[in-house]
Amino acid sequence: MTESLILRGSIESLDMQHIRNIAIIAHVDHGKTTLVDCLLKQSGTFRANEAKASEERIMDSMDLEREKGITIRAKNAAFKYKNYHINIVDTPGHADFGGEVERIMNMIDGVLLVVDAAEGPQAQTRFVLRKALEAGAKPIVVINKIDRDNANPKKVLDQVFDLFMSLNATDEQLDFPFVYCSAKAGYAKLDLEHASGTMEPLFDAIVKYIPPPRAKAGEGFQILVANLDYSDYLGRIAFGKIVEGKVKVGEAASCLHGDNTVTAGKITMVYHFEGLKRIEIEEAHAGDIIGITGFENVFIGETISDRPERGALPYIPVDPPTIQMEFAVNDGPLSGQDGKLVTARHIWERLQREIRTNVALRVAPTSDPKLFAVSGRGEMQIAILVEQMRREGYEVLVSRPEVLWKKNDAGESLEPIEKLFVEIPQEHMGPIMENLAFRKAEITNMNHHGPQVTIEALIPMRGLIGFETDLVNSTRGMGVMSHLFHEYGADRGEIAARKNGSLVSMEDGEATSYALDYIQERGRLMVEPGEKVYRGMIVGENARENDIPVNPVKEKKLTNMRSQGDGKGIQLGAPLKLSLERALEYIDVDEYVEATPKNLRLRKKILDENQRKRAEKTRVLRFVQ
Ligand SMILES: Nc1nc2c(ncn2[C@@H]2O[C@H](COP(=O)(O)OP(=O)(O)OP(=O)(O)O)[C@@H](O)[C@H]2O)c(=O)[nH]1
Ligand SMILES: [Mg+2]
Repeated sequence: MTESLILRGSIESLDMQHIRNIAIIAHVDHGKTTLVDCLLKQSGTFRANEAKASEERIMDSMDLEREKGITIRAKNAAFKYKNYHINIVDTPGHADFGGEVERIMNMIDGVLLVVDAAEGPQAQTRFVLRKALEAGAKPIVVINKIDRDNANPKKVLDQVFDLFMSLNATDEQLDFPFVYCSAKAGYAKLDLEHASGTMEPLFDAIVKYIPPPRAKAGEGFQILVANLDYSDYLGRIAFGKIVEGKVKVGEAASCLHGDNTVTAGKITMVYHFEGLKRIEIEEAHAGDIIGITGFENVFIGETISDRPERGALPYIPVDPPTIQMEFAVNDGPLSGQDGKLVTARHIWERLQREIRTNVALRVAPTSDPKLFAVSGRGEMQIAILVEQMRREGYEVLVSRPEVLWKKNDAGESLEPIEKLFVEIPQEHMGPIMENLAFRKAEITNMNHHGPQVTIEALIPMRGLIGFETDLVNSTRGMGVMSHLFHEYGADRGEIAARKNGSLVSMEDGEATSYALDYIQERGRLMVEPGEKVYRGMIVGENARENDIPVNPVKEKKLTNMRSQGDGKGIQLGAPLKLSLERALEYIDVDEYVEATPKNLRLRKKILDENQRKRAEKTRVLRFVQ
């Protein structure tokens, strides 16, 4: 985090009745970040803080968030409305980052549940609403994107009501306030027939319906740490709500750790949020969300207070990971050519740093010192970490995601089963149903509406890996899906990982067009002429099921004049270049993705062909720790 974001300010003491702490939650792309932007802009926060009011999705400040157009980490901001100080947390909507939503439930008292007026509630709408209701947060339903042509806000409101019902909401929760809005156009209204040019109705709803913080004024203090940040300049900053009392800079304090040990220390700085900025303040009061420094070894979920006798505050734990991947040291012949950080120690330290703030991720050493187990909620979550590491100069080998199994009391192995929702144009139904059957999905519901069909299925998480690629390909991008953890269920049996084997290089060198021309008769190429290849690297996809060794570096013998100028007259198909995420789902259990700052290569785990033949492909189950 940049130091420039921290300003010095003098804040008039905030009384709790004038604080509101809310989170924006929704399914992916329903407009959370756009809404937070709009609220910050219309509250005048940007003018005050001289930020760029013209920019879009300002809260998505990480490079990868901007590039992918999605939110990855939950982020705090705050704005003033009338004489209220409103702390607002933007959250990610993608299921893989659900841990971010869970952890911030510890600092808020209300949520804006955003639902797309055309799409209606989706899988992650259900997940985030359940988390909010469990945390006792007061919801305001925001039906967003009412400007869309195919918007049907009334129908969507009914669907949201049904969703509350199915989550066993209390009568009080069922009586939720709702607001229609267009975050993009910048207006909100309580009644669709009304004209409105501003967000005023939503601002009013927030101060009217969201209760003041669940916190207690008094002497001393207690803070529940819900987020961490690190600055080279300030050290570790812990963020959370002051659950009781008031905090002053310079005060003695202690941190009660998860293992019940206590670190004594001192509060060295206190910040609170104004707009996107962190303002340094001298004193903060019960109910506010603040950042404090002074404790280098504090973790998310721990309590900082004036004295340890106050005990630990209850912390809502995050759901455990469901998938695992191996991270290994790049031991291939091209290792270290574009990355600077390649050793086991580099990788281990980077992973340790990651889990300090990424609460839904777990890392563990294995019996092999060059291999680490990284577990998370989905392949995208782990792919984002690999992508960040590449940009920081790391090289790493990453395996295919494997799901984490559990044993029941009877000792039987159970696997994670997901509830899958698919919506496709009817003409694509045949191939999709076939694909789902292949992945051991059990169809639980199907609905035809006009030219569209929605399919609900229970599918083993194992079977879901790679399904999105197939869905996009076979519906030419018209299919959408979402999924949600359902239960640990009985073993659904063998699922073939991939229908095609690999074309594996048997030589080191540079690929030639002459050699690739022969190889492409066997399947689909993944490399271009001139690309560096090595023994054991995957240079193409076999049209058949088995792996076959090929020689991509062979040169044509210069037997006659016509052969000079290698490549003339050869027509090579465009190579299949997979994104990191697609590559991770694509590879088989005995293969790795080699991720370096400049290259993504696919390879066999065991590079030597003879050794590889000896090591048999076997199905090994991994279990939740
Ligand atoms: N038409 C219309 N489009 C909107 C509206 N609000 C957001 N969008 C668009 O919807 C897309 C997704 O918006 P985001 O704000 O990034 O959605 P999000 O919920 O933050 O997405 P994640 O953080 O990835 O879950 C963007 O292209 C927005 O411009 C709206 O009110 N009307
Ligand atoms: Mg977002």
